Parts: sequence; C-alpha cells; structure tokens
Amino acid sequence: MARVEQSGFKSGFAAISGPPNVGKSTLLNRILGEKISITSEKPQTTRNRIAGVLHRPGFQIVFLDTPGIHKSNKPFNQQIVAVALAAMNDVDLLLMVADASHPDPESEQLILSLLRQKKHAPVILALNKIDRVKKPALLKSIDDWSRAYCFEAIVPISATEGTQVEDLIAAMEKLLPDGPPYFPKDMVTDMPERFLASEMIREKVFHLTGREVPYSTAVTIDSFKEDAEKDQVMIHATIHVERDSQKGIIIGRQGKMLGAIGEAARKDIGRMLGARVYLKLFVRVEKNWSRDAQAMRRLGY
Ligand SMILES: Nc1nc2c(ncn2[C@@H]2O[C@H](COP(=O)(O)OP(=O)(O)O)[C@@H](O)[C@H]2O)c(=O)[nH]1
Ligand SMILES: [Mg+2]
Repeated sequence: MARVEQSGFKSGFAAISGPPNVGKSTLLNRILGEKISITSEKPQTTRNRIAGVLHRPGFQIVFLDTPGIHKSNKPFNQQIVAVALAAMNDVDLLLMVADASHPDPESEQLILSLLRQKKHAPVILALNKIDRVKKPALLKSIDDWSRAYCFEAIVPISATEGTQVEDLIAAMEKLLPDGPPYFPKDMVTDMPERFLASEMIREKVFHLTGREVPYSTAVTIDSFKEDAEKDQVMIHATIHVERDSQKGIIIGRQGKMLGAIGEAARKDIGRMLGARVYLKLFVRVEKNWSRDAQAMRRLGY
C-alpha cells in the first residue's frame, strides 16, 4: 500500500551556521521561545551540535545550532569546527547568520568559499544585531552580501529584540519540502536534560569569569536524581579546568565565585526543569584536557 503522507505538511532540517559570536544560539532560543543553547559575549561558546524543534501549524523545522566556523590551528577548535561543517551536510536548508554591526571578514570569506565549493541546500542569510546599526549602513551591508552570494533571501533581524524573526521563519517555511513532522509536539530539543544542565553551568563560567578560564572549562554531571513527588532535583556536577590557577579562579576567594556560578546555574536549571534544584559543584584539574583526544572524549567532545 502507498505510504500515507499527512497532506500539505512541510518539514525539514535547518543548520544554523556562521562565524563565532554572531548570535546563532541567541537566535535559536528566540525562535523556540526557550533556552536550549547557551550564549555569551565571548566567541566559541557553543561546542556541540544542538537540535531544537519549532512546531507550527502546517510545518516543523528542526534546527541544528552549531559552533562558529573559523580558522584555527588548535586541535580542540578544529574538532568543534568539524562539528559545524558536518552539520551543513544532509540538511534541507542552511540558515547563515552574520553580524550586521561587526563584520568578521576572515570567517565570512571562509564560509562563503565553502558555500561556493560544496554542494548543499539553499541558503538564507539572517543579518543579525540590526538594533546596533543605522539604516544606511544596514542597506550597504545587505547590498554587499547580495553581491557576495546568491542567497534565497536576506532577512535583517535582531535576535535579542525579536525584530523580524517572524519574517525569517516565513522565509524558511517557503523553502521547506513536503514531509511529516519528525518529532512529537512536546519535544523542543533532542538534548537530554542532563546535558542542558551541564551547559547552563558552563554558561555561568563564561559569564562570571575572565578571559582565559572559560575555554579551559568542561562540565560533567556526576549524578542527577529526580524526586518527582517533591518536584525537586538533586544534581552533582564537576567543573573541569586545565590548571591549578584556574581552579583557584573558579572557586574564588572563600568560595565566592563557585557560589555565584552555582546560584546562577541553579536558577536557570530550575526554570528549565520546572522543579526546585539542589546543585552541588566540584572543581577538578584535568591537566591540558583540551589538547588530549582521549580526555576530550571523556568530557563529552
Ligand atoms: N545587540 C545585539 N546583541 C546580540 C544579538 N544577538 C546576539 N547578541 C549577543 O551576541 C553575543 C553572542 O551571542 P551568541 O548567541 O552566543 O553567538 P553565537 O556564538 O553565534 O552562538 C551575546 O552576547 C548575545 O547577547 C542582537 O540581535 N543584538
Ligand atoms: Mg552559539
């Protein structure tokens, strides 16, 4: 018998790609109306491929948030860029994000050359952070981008303010192939809660500590115990760093920094889980883990 298709329904996978720090994760959270991908003002916050599902009447888009594509000689950075490049294959749609207020020519050229070389799905460009640019500069930027590559559409947006994000979704909907919903309605991400919790802790390290420490940080969840009756969750997690000096920074004077990281993470995780969260954090030195393939795998990369 012929396969029964839900008539008229559209669905597809869309990879969000672009240079580091342009607002890819912020945009994904905005589109979904939920925080599933961590963000920060520092580049290279996102390390894994994170999927989020947008459910709308008549269509469904599965987004893959990816690390920023950039040139690097460090093995760890090359590994996360490989994650981003792999996500560009096998999708129905590419959503490229660029920062309208702060061009990054080297990364942009790298991505454009990839787009020109490889066979891939149609590309929509979201020009983000328009809350920071004046109209004439924006128009010039749209003009430059439209010359650089034949995008299906160029949509200026502000992910933080939500400006024109609906127009962006409409432009994507037009390019979706016919297909069934891939995920059930209540599913917003394919990432387990444990992973999201570890990411929220890592995000607080990004937000609260200085320049060097965040890049040397990995977070693992050691135990995650739910007590459904009491609506509470007990989490033990370890923050791994590469040097003793970084351990000192994370703990802070009289444990103040670790306390602040824990308190901010506890609130976010509680909001995500809709439960009261008890969070206990440990700090451990794992010498040079980001240069050691085996240690990287152990820490989830
Ligand atoms: N002004 C402004 N800042 C933004 C906008 N979107 C993202 N940002 C900021 O840009 C930084 C990087 O965002 P993030 O989503 O982590 O970028 P990613 O590396 O591309 O995933 C964060 O500090 C965001 O708050 C926007 O539309 N306007
Ligand atoms: Mg990101």
